[in-house]
Amino acid sequence: MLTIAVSKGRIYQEALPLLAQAGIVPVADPDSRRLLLPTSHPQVRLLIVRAADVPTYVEYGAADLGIAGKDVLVELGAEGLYEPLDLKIARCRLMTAGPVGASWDTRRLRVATKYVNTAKRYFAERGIQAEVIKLYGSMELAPLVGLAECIVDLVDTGNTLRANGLEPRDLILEVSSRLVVNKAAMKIKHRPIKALISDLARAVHIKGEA
Ligand code: PRT
Ligand code: MG
Repeated sequence: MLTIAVSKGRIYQEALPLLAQAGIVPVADPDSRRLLLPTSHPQVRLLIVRAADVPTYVEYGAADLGIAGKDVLVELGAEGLYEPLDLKIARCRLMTAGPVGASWDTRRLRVATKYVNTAKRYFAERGIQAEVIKLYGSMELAPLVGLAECIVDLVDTGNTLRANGLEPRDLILEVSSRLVVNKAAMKIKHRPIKALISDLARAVHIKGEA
């Protein structure tokens, strides 16, 4: 049996066609509230977990494989995992952003973000003393109400920033979803996992050609 951890929402939606190419079609929708989904493939089931929890399930072997955003992997420093394949889905950019036209006092910069570790490292590498404030969502609000001068958040179209009078500044990380694999499972279930990786790699390639 192979168990794959995936978050519902955009990653799930974009992973579906790739999984289908590998002969894996869930028998139910995650919106059915079921969190353990059998699939058309008798040997494969999906675990529906929070995006930030995918690496944890895989690291502890509760799932053999997972699909996680590079943003999440970098933030958690998920080093106990193999990352054999870029699925090239759910793409976006992790960026700094602030009020349109505003200049930042980099001697006393307050940054609001969900990505505390990544943000701290980013500013430290640039010699900027930043006070990083952890938020769990709605980061765009922070600069509008004086909680922080800037934010670090994911940007796709930029519409969310624009709607709140903010603009993207510097690119921190190009993000896409990655296939991750538990290290012990890679040894013990080598054949089915290798087969799945190559099926998914082919699906990614075909999609890229289209
Ligand atoms: O929602 P939940 O609390 O369960 O978890 P989550 O918000 O982490 O899950 P989800 O499904 O929203 O995102 C999971 C993963 O999708 C992220 O970890 C990224 O790897 C990837 N991804 C790709 C994105 C985006 N694009 C994205 N645009 N995740 C979030 N966004 C958000 C962004 O945070 C901002 O609020 O969309 C908004 C920006 O979009 P634009 O188009 O307005 O710029
Ligand atoms: Mg979300």
